[in-house]
Amino acid sequence: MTDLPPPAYDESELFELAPSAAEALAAELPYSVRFTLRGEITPLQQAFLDRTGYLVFDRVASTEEVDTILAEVERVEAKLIEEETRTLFGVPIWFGRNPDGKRWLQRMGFTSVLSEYLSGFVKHDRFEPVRRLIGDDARIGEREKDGVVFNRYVNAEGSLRPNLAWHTDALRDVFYNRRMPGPMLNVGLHFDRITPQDGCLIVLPGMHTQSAWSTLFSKIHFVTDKPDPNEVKVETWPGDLTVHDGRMWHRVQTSPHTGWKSLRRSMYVPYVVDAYAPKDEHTKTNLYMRLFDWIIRRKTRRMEKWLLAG
Ligand SMILES: O=C(O)CCC(=O)C(=O)O
Ligand SMILES: [Fe+2]
Repeated sequence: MTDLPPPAYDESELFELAPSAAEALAAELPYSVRFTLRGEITPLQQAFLDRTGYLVFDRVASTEEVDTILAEVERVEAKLIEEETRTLFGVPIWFGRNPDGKRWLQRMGFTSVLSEYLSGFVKHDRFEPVRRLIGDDARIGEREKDGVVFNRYVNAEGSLRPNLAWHTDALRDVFYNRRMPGPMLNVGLHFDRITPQDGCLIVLPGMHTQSAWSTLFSKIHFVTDKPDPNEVKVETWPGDLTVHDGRMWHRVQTSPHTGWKSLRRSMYVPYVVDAYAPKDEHTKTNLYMRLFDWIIRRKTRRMEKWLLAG
């Protein structure tokens, strides 16, 4: 049984708020505020996003949708294992071991290309205001960048990914586009009940407007893992949707639990405004991905050795 979240912030009287009033109110809201996704992004939601660099929307996917997506990912995982697929459209697929010692998908790109259900889900009308938030001409890049990315984290012996150290998502775009990105929003769906004490998503509010230098160098991407005095832990319930500015530093902390109790799953949907650049089975793995794939695989080999010895 998952507990229920506190009610989302009541905006029923606030839809016509002037930007200055919205800005003032956003400054008073707690970082833990949860919003309702409606047909339009409200002035208060826009002001909170502008101020902090992120938004949490209360359970945008139903329990049934959450369960169906998770089952689809298991189906895709079984197919990838059976066919020994190691990359999809040039993006490496990372497998570790689950707490039962079985080969287990930990990160894959282009998930929706292998699932008709998922492909339909990410294009559902309810996400239209999120798309417009990114840009009137934004599109869902199911075959661009890394496509729809599915992540699984677990704190267990064979896990490749109990956590994800501090990073900005801007770095990847620097590699992809060879320039600093402008405002970039990452849209994530969350599948587990994660309290601030668990292995949750952690952000540095307000850091989306930092200088390019600070974006790239104020911490070491994917290495620095120390808590930051200004960090905010994002609490989620299954079906929650988060939007975060990819220029902001963020991380996923290791769960204090081990085994299945430490499980966390997230899915990121790419909204793209750049020139259309689809990938396919002929796309080569780029330098950024080769580097991280190398690090991850080195970790895997060590793990496999350790498991064989143990
Ligand atoms: O799992 C998450 O919520 C965050 C993932 C993330 O930041 C990333 O893949 O860049
Ligand atoms: Fe990220």
